[in-house]
Amino acid sequence: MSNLEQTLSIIKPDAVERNLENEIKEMFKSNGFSILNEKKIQIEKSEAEKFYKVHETKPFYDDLCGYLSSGPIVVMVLEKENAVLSNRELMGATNPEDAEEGTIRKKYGISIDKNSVHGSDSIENAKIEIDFFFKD
Ligand code: IDP
Ligand code: MG
Repeated sequence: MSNLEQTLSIIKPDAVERNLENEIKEMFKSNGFSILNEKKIQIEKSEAEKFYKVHETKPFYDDLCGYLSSGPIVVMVLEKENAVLSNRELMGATNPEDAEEGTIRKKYGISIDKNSVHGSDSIENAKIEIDFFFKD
């Protein structure tokens, strides 16, 4: 049975800064994802605070929002069968030190905060996050 889903991916400032945009997109494509929509933008800290609102009580929230708004990012809508889970698997663990071989974060992540990519964690949040960046 087909279960085509969409998820939101972000190539974070540390990866854009190191010119990894095309390599990371190739990893998505070679793993069966279609990039339906994409844009390179820089967001305001206030927008990052909205995007990461779920983390507002965490001690790292302020740094996280400062970081996501610190430089250009690439936001993408990815489509694939079971895209949400499949993207989480391809990204690897939040801390690159814990990420499996072959994952994006293992390959490119520098640290838990500079971990190169964001991916939606549920179908519901994928819809919210896609709307956040692409609803006009
Ligand atoms: P995820 O990106 O793997 O979904 P989340 O728990 O949703 O991880 O956290 C969002 C982002 O916040 C992470 O990607 C990471 O950059 C940052 N973060 C998470 N936990 C920590 C921490 O303990 N210290 C610093 N930054 C963190
Ligand atoms: Mg998350």
